[in-house]
Amino acid sequence: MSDATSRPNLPPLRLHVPEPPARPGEEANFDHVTVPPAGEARRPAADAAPADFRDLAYGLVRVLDDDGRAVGPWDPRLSPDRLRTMLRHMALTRAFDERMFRAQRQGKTSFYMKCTGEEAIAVAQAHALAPDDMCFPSYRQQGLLIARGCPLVDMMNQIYSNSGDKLMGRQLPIMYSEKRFGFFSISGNLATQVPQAVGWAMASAIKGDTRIAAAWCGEGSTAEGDFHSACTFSAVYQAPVILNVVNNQWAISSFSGFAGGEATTFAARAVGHGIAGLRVDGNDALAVYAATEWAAERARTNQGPTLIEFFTYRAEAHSTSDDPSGYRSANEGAAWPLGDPIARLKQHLITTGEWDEERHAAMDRDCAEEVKAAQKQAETNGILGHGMHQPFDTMFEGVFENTPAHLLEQARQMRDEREAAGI
Ligand SMILES: Cc1ncc(C[n+]2csc(CCOP(=O)(O)OP(=O)(O)O)c2C)c(N)n1
Ligand SMILES: [Mg+2]
Repeated sequence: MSDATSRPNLPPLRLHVPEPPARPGEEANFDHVTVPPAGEARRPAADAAPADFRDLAYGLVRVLDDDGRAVGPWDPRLSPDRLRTMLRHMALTRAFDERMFRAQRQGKTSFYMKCTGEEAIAVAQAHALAPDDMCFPSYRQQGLLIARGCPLVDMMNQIYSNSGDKLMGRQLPIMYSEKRFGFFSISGNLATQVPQAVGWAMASAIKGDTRIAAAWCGEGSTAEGDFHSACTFSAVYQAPVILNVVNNQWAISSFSGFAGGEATTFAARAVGHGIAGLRVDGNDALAVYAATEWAAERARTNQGPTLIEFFTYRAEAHSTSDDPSGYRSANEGAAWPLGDPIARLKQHLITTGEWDEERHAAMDRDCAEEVKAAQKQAETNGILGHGMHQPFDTMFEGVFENTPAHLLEQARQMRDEREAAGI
């Protein structure tokens, strides 16, 4: 029996529990999603006040139309060489993912996460940012490292936690840390990188530096308190930062409705904070580039932060530990209206006479070869299951400047026990 107060003239209170439009066994469609024509969104001046373009937080900035033509005021007018390099970096990211996914299935590493369908975001953003701008990524922006020229072997050594792993096996596979490439250590604790990026950007301004920061988190992660306090700090101090929300519509098995996606857009989080907000077609490399270039210009000229929602679709499983057939409709990916980012950039280059099928096939073969050669080299440093790749003692190092007494004691105990066991 409930002890609720009885007021027979009022309906009982109830909660709304979001439910995705389609579950396994049901036909998915995207009728609930509005896709405005490419070229329609206006492009405000980079120094415009956020209140003057609130509508852009509810629309969708798109440059590539259905025929692969670049249209409208957001066309970044990039050179064909730049576009071909972006295409290659996206293809290389996909080839890398494919190979490392297979390595996990072969038992060579314990874990892997692909970014299939989301390659345009990290890659085009890396091209639009300055090489020394500081990135605070989530685990799905491997394209940043690839576009910034991080050796694939170094990434693979980390994935294999082998003797070549600079992080000495202390991070989960794919949680890279690459100071050389302005890539902050990935943390498994969702959204912690967002306030860190804002803090870094504030420090850059306090020091009178010219470098800006950028953070990436998934739409699910925006439900964390960290995301909101980061927005407040960035708005209050007009920090030189770009806050990227990658809305791939799923947070493992939770659809975006559980993070607030039914009520409004994720870009609209900016409106409540008085931050510049943009909602962008995340599968359109030109729109991604243009929005990032615009936001970077704002940050670099002390116009403050920009929050960009990239609308995309997680084309594959969350990670190697996930099976989406248990929670989402099998045809959802095929029904998704914004297509594949690599296919769209390829079509654009072909439409403009700058590319063809033969060159594309050759590029794919090249990327596969490059990844394969890097894998061969990385595996000479060891793979999972082939013994210990780091000396045991190192597990006590690298956290404290002076190792505290209780850890020294534990290290001694470990050595004694291993000696006694004859290991
Ligand atoms: C604070 C915290 N809560 C929960 C998790 C478990 N977890 C890892 S990834 C993930 C989903 C995140 O989804 P989203 O932010 O949309 O990013 P996506 O994986 O889609 O790129 C969850 C719940 C975690 N790592 N940290
Ligand atoms: Mg997500």
